[in-house]
Amino acid sequence: MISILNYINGEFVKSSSGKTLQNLSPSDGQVYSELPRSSKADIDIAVKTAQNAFCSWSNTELNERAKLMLCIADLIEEDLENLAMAESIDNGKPLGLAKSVDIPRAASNFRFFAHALTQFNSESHENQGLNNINFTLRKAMGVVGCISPWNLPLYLLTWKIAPALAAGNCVVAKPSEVTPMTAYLLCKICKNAGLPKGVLNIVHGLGPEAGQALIEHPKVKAISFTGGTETGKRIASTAAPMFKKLSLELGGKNPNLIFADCDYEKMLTTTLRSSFANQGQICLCGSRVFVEQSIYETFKKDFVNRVKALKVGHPTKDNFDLGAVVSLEHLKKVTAYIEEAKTDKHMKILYGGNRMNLKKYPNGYYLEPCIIEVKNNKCNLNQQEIFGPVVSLMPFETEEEALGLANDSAYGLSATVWTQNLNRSMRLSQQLEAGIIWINTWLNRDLRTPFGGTKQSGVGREGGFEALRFFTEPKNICIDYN
Ligand code: TXE
Repeated sequence: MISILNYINGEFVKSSSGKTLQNLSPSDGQVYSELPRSSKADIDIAVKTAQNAFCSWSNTELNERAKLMLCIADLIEEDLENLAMAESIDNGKPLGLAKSVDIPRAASNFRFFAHALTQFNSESHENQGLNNINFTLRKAMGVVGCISPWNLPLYLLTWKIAPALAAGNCVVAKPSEVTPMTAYLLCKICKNAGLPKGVLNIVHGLGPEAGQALIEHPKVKAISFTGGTETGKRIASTAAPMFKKLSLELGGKNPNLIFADCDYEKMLTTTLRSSFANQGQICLCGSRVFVEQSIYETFKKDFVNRVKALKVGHPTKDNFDLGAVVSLEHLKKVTAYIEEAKTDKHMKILYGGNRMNLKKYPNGYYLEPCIIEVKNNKCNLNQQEIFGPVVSLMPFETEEEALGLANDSAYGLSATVWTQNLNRSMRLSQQLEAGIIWINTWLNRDLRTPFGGTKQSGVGREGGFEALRFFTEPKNICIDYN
């Protein structure tokens, strides 16, 4: 049994109460590690530690800060095999995906913000004739809180802590209790890289306990959160009256609009990925697939055949396309939507949706990828975030109808459009209600670009200088030199 520990003030420690939680591997449903069940007391110690480290860290010369972050990036890359295996066991994602996406991206997050911090600048405004000048400092805020989810554990944790540290803040982070392993391994890397004590603290535990204590702590100046929309609401209701800066990256119900004039083969291959990558557990997955009527039947047949050929299996073995979904609780949530579709005469399951009992791993959380044809965009299946290997299919006649269907959602994270018509792609890009639009591509990420959603998909943007602006406080200074 592996014992995961908190990382506070550069030391690995148990929770102050000694309480623990069990950590299961979705691949076989077995407990394989335990983690601290931390409480307010642990958060208090971590915040105090971070406060103590702040003065020195925020005054560390930029190049020195960047050097340390580049060293962390290098060490993540050196440890790629080990980290990828840990992520795959902990989360259920195929090992190949962890090796090619999750872990390299965690290294890129540190490397990107190591470079970005040396390029970040602020404005000055000179009033010629009046002889005064304004210039704006961007000051590190102090102690900031980062709360991350289970779907891309190390990828999303580092996407938050790298810019927070780059901007000169000290961090208290609470990773998801469902996937704590790589956060623990990252602490070892940070220690080996020589990151000063107290600059990064990772406290494990439950959301309503350790997470809530972090949100409520009066000395925590900003909260960066990625997770479910309901949790986001709760966090906002606590943090807003305390006037904390908030970045909320929440759920999505992203439309994938497919027009008859698209590059069909490229669209089909990418739609397979945008539907089922990471078992559909990516907030950017295109879970509502809308197809122009004239190619609807062809697409339906081809898509079903391609999905049938996907292989589901133990995430660390062979090269499976899908692994296990993250937890039994989540499996139940996802299958409840599939059950609903079975009894609704307006929906038809075209393929999949059955729980799979793999011979050697009967207790693993394996689910066939599922395609459901729907007649109406108003159904739960099309309005609620399922966050699993389930997509819906629906035809449309006109561009106007497609746009209406796409925007008929409480969410507004991303949208994908497949068309060769430049004018149409521009028209739709302007009108789709989403923070991220992909034309003829999906999950094409440039870390300099603003990342985030509108409507119930959140507030604020991560990425590039947006993240460095979020993690700093502007202070304007006006000098009169008359
Ligand atoms: O996420 P939670 P859950 C969606 C997806 C999923 C649903 C619920 O639809 O089915 O959310 O997933 C911490 N104060 N997404 O329940 O609870 C928690 O410990 C402070 C979308 O796993 O939002 C974890 O670290 N923190 C998504 C983090 O919040 C709290 C990714 C996320 O957990 C807290 C994951 C509280 N009161 C789920 N309660 C995406 N957008 O990528 C929980 N947490």
